[in-house]
Amino acid sequence: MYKGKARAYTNIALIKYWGKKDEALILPMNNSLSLTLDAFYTETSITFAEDFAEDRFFLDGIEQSAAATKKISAFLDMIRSEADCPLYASIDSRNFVPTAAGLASSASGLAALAGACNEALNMQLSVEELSRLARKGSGSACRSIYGGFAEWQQGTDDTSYALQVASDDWENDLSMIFILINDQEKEVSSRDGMRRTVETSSFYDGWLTAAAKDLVTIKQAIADKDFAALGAVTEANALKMHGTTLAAQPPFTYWSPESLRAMDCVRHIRQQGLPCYFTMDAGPNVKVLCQKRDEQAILDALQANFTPEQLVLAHAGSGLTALPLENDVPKMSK
Ligand code: FM0
Repeated sequence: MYKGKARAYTNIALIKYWGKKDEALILPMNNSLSLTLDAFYTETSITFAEDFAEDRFFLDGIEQSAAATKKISAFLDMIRSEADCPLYASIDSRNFVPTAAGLASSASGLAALAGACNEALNMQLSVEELSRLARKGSGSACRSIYGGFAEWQQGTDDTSYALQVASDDWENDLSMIFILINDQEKEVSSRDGMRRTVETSSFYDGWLTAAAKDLVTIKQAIADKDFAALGAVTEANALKMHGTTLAAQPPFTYWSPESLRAMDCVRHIRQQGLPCYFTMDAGPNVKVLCQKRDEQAILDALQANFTPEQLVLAHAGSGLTALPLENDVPKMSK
């Protein structure tokens, strides 16, 4: 029996990953750049044992469906072959989120799982190798290996992973406020949404050209610690990503009327002189990037429009961490 445990934090892309050039390998069409956050994380322990007859996947103590377990099994199959371990596994994953608002993230989940496997099977992977492995579970997970800013370089199978973006710890001056929007509509998953967009959106070529330029701009903003430049390109990049969905066939959007109200609110606060910028992912929630020194004033302004339960404050988080095991179960020997 081999056991390992790890914690990974979620990350939010400032330059979005939107579209794959290889669906099976999860190779992206464009580089992306993210900030890892402290408010949401996953802790996963995995046990590989001789007497297991199948993989079993428990999330927050509840055994998951055959379909959900199948996805995890496919990921584990790859690891089993890489680590030369034939054993089935039991996975116990816990999401730590401040509210029950559906903020669980595949990024922290798959990064934590990759980390737990690395521990249990004594794979001794470097951060780049861990990032590459996590990528094959969920693209955005490759960025959660690192704290602070990370850039996922599209590469080829062997070279597609994220790297730390040097920032002189500037991320510790930044905050992100989540505005949780309840949406009744059925969501299009990011996986389905990006596929439909790549295949059908007449705006997709424009997205790729713009994302490459935005990446150059944001790296300069980080090097210069220029918050206005960072925020402006973050907001503009998210708008361009969301623009592509409107030109897909059939068209779709992740925006709800409440999302638009939140975006408007952020622009209004900015016009009042408090620097803040929004971004959005494959769902209706709006995330507000600001400087720590302004976070209270911006929270106060947002509270005039949203309930305290809708607002979650986050700061920069750390990278993937191996966790000690509760009892003395051996790792696989090399
Ligand atoms: O995070 O199909 O990683 O860069 O969040 O599992 O590779 O869930 F807004 C969308 C995340 C996409 C932007 O996609 O997809 C970003 C998004 P997978 P993910």
